[in-house]
Amino acid sequence: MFLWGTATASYQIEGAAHEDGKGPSIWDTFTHEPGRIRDGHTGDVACDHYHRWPEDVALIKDAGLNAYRFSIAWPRVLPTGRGPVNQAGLDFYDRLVDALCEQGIVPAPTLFHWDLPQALEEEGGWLNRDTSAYFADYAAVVADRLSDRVKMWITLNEPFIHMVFGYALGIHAPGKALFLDALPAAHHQLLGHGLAVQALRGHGAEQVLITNNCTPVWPASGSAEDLAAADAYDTLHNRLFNDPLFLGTYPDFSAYGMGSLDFVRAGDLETIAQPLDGLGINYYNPTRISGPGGGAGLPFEDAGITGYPTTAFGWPVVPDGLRELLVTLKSRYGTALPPIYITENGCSYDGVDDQERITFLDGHIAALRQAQAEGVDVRGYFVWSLLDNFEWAEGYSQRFGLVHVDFDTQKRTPKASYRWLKEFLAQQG
Ligand code: GBH
Repeated sequence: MFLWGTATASYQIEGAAHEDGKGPSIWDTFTHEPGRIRDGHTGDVACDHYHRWPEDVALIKDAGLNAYRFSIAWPRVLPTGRGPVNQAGLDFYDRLVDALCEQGIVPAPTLFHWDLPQALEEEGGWLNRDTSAYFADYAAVVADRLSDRVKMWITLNEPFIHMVFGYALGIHAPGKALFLDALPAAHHQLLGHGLAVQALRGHGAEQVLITNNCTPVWPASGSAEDLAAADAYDTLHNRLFNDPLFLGTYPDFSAYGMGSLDFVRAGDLETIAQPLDGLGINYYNPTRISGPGGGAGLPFEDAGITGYPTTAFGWPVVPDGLRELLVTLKSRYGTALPPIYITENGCSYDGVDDQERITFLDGHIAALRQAQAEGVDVRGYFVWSLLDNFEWAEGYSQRFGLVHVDFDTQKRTPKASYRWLKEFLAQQG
């Protein structure tokens, strides 16, 4: 069964930041620091999904979707990241999973969508190797409770973005600007993934995936400098997170002066390269790269893409980039590549008569079909997102939902794209 779903994340929709024993996460801390988030917005209330989830499950059902990707807030389950389990936090996800199963919707939870327990941040967060083991312990606790009904699990969401925005540039929590010294945060997330795969399988999980956001990398020109820069960027963005999963090695950074990987210990790569049942891919747009302009000392620079329509966020709309990305992954990893699930694809536009979102989704689904025709095994497509929600550093200013949310009244209003998707799914049968 092909999965047609929609996706959300805990901090972006739940609210109830301090209810029923939940501990603080790094996002609770970060959003309350002045100047971090546009207009000073926080996720304290967000879409109030913690209380309104029955209405949201009904929206998923009524659209005719057969899968729902959500994330579990680690600090709801383990308020200090490790140690005592907060049963009330687990109860919330238990009720949600029951409701999804009753409606015939496949639950696909992600264990980490960036809301690390603050207590673990105080011990170094993902720069601390111990966080990897705590993550696996948390995975076991959740799987113990839910794996009788949850068959499909996703360990991490976008470890690349968490490393770059959270630890290298400091525009996301935990707000560290370490540049290339952020690399241990990549390794410890991947190590945590590998340990969590073992823990999940040991506690009843049938299917385990990871979600990486990948981008086709376009050199700005055919010059040797631009080609080398594009290769360096591809190595950092795509290969750093996929090679260890499917080749069991890290790419070689030495040619780019991008720092050593001396925090990698014997046996780590074997742990990371656990066989997976699928690869989740989040696709938004390609990236065009030129040689370094002397900025942050990096061996590349984002040259920007022109000549395509853009979303309200300013991101270029390039549906064929999805086909290009999938075909590239297949040729790079061959038979080592597991089945692919598009775990996020979507766009920011204002308004409820969102014809641009319809064009966007229609184009990307066609590109997915084309990739399948070219031999890529794609088994699911999840629209980001069900609801307009807390868009990280942009607060509530960017709206990605199929359903409009009025953040004063919490009224949900399905957009034109929701009705289009419903009609599309009905025709699929
Ligand atoms: C995802 O990250 C997240 O998983 C999700 O939580 C989030 O809400 C959603 O996407 C929307 O942002 O400047 O043109 O080069 C996506 C990561 C990073 C993808 C920035 C697009 C730059 C576009 N994104 N990237 S561009």
